[in-house]
Amino acid sequence: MTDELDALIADLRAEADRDRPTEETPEIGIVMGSDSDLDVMMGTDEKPGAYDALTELGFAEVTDYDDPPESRFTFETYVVSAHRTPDLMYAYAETAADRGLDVIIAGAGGKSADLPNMVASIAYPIPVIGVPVQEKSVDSVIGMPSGAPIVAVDAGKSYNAALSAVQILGRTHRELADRLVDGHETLRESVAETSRALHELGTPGFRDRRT
Ligand code: AIR
Repeated sequence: MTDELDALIADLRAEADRDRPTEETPEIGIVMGSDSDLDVMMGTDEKPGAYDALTELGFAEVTDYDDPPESRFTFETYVVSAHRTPDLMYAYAETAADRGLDVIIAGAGGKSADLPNMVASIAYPIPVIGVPVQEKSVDSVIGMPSGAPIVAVDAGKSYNAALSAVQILGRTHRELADRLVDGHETLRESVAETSRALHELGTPGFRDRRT
């Protein structure tokens, strides 16, 4: 084992042994198989992802467990490869509950996208929302045997994965459910605004406005 990998696994296990108040630990864990998954998992200007959904809902990213953000609701982010670092995957998923996580979003790409389903098995009963990073990863993410469940979104839909994670948390945190409902109202309003603009500007005018 490399020193860096050793240290990361030891840090996760040490964090699991700490007894922090639940308000100071991240509710959501995000893991991805490679940093090449980052744009799909966390989002870009063109296509928002889990990072955008969570920050819009008032979550902040934890980068130092000893110095958590002020925000009441937080998430953490790691690269964990099921095939290159199965020991890290095991440590991550095995310590998830003791580190205070309530739900995990796990994404992987390629045809052997095994991180989401393996994390779901190891971290059970913590719910895991799988994100196939590409179309070709869908079967691998969702193909679980009976008794070993995973929740999953369509390829690339990490934004929805984050909303689903907050829906789960919203059952115990009323303010999160309220924020989801507010966000949904904003979405409904934007469809209505778009519809009126298309109707009143006509197709060429609407296209002009978009460019
Ligand atoms: N992957 C990484 N470890 C195991 C798997 N299945 C996936 C990553 C990424 C793809 O392999 O999730 O989508 C390619 O990774 P990379 O690092 O070669 O770009």
